[in-house]
Amino acid sequence: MRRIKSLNQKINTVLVLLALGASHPVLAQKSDPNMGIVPAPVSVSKGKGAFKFTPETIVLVDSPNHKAIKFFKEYLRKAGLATSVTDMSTVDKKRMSLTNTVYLNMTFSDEMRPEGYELNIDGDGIELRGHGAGMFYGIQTLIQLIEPGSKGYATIPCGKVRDFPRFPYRGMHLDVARHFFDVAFIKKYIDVMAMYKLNNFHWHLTDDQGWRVEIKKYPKLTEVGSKRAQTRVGRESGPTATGMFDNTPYGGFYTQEEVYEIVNYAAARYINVIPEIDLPGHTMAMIAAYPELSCDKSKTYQVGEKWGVYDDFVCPTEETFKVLFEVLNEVMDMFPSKYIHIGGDECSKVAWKRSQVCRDIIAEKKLMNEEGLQSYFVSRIAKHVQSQQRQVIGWDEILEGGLAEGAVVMSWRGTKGGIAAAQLGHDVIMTPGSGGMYFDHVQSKSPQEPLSIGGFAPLDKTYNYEPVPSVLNKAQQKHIIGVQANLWTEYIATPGKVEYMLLPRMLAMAETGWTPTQIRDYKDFANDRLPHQLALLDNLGYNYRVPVAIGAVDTTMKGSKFTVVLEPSVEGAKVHYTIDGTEPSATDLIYSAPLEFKIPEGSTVTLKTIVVTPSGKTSVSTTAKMQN
Ligand code: TNX
Repeated sequence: MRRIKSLNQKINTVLVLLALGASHPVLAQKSDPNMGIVPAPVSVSKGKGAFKFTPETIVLVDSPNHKAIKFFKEYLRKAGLATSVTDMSTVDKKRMSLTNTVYLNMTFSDEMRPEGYELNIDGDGIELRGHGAGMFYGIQTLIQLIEPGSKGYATIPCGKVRDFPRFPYRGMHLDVARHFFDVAFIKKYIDVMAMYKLNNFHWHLTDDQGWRVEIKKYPKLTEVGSKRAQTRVGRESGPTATGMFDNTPYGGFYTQEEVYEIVNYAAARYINVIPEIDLPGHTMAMIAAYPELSCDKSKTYQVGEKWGVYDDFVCPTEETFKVLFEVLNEVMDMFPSKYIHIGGDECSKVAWKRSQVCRDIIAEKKLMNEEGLQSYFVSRIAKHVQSQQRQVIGWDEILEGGLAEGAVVMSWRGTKGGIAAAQLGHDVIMTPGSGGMYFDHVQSKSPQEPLSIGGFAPLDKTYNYEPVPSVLNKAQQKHIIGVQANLWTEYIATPGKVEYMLLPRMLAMAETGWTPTQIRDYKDFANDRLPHQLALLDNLGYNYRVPVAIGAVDTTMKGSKFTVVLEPSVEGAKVHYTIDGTEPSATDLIYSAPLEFKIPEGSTVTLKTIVVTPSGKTSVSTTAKMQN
């Protein structure tokens, strides 16, 4: 009797409850209102059945030479679907039947929101309407819905999608200064941005540790500034810092020709490329190449080998301004972007405080102090950029000592800077480290995560970030033009690790930038749509962080009876587990049905799980201790 009572009392439902949101894969698909699409569209109505794409399917277009259509043609070619695309103007409209047709319509007259599209799929055919970027985004949605069959065949589930973005600016940043990534990889990065409807690539091209863009008038910027003698090994600071260097020369830069190639490649995918020339701090590489631009010309400077903030950087003299204006002119020639990023972050002011030249400038220009000098510096640079009909973007430090007119602020040190700038009537891009927008931050607390700068930005934190601060009034809120995530690469030396840190968090950020707040739902995103997207990314050859199994927990639970319901976090992947406390691997037991545990009194069963994808990617392990 006593036994039974204690059993009843101790039946533990924690895991079962946790697993309730994670139903069986097939059910999950059915319960997802968004047809699996990421970012979730504004409105979706799911239909019955599917359109069958066959070798006889006619792809009809009214603007055959438009770049969005060219992109789709290239997709079809690679996917082995539809050998030809028919130009609308060549068909007899009276005799035309719209069965078994995919019609990409850019010449309709309906009103549509900027970058918006409408996609209608039924058993007879597909019609996609949209102008320019809208057509391109509709194509991205359509591609996500295509389930490939045997060669020449595919199915596309029926439904109607009406869609447009929440914010005009949806950005992804990449630091190529701390570590360099080649043109092929930059294109791959742009490809995955385009899949998820991001439209601005913020290219962090210069920093203390490397100058990565060819400037013809100042060749030493790359001859000297793109190379460092060695690189820090392990962490820069903290208890695990090694204090060591790798003793290996490192370098790399993009020629102007390569820059044009990237800019055009991105433009074909409706992505604007914003170059960042980080000024006045983070310029060790520049003064290593041209010491005459520093405040102490008697010193020799080296391209940075360690991470962090340096004492030395450019001196705000007329000579420096002349060089910087010419550098920026070449940059503006290469990049058609209306936005030019001029940095402004983490200027230590140490070199300026030591410098008589700076004291003289402060006196001459009647500035308050070194902060005033930074503000003076930024506004001179901003004026120059604006004189060429461009807008400047700067990190939120550009607010200090007065914001240059017309400057756009990137709020990275939390949201304070963004709020202040919006209140002053400036446009703002939200990218706060505290909001999960720093993709160099670690994705879980597991010791199995790779070396990183620290911080903590798990997927749900990134997903749940709300970019529009409620303290702003309606008019001020309009100045929040979008969101961006930043990927700094001090601790990220390889493309595989860039992808690991980028994915899947970039998909969460893309949804924040695109999807109306009322529709955003982390569970639907992570449990019902992400597994399919990750399988797609796997097929395309991307690395990503495999989320732990849906329903798996890291905790200790008391009870005598447990039912554990799990689901792989990636479509087609398997959950492997152990119950003896050892680390699971791909040769351990495979989860196939709910696990029932009866825990004898006085004992503990340790359930450890991992997810392994068909391509061999593995999640970190989870550990659930069940104690009675
Ligand atoms: C701060 S964010 C920096 C970068 C570092 C980053 C590391 C910003 C504008 N400056 O120089 O790489 O932190 O998370």
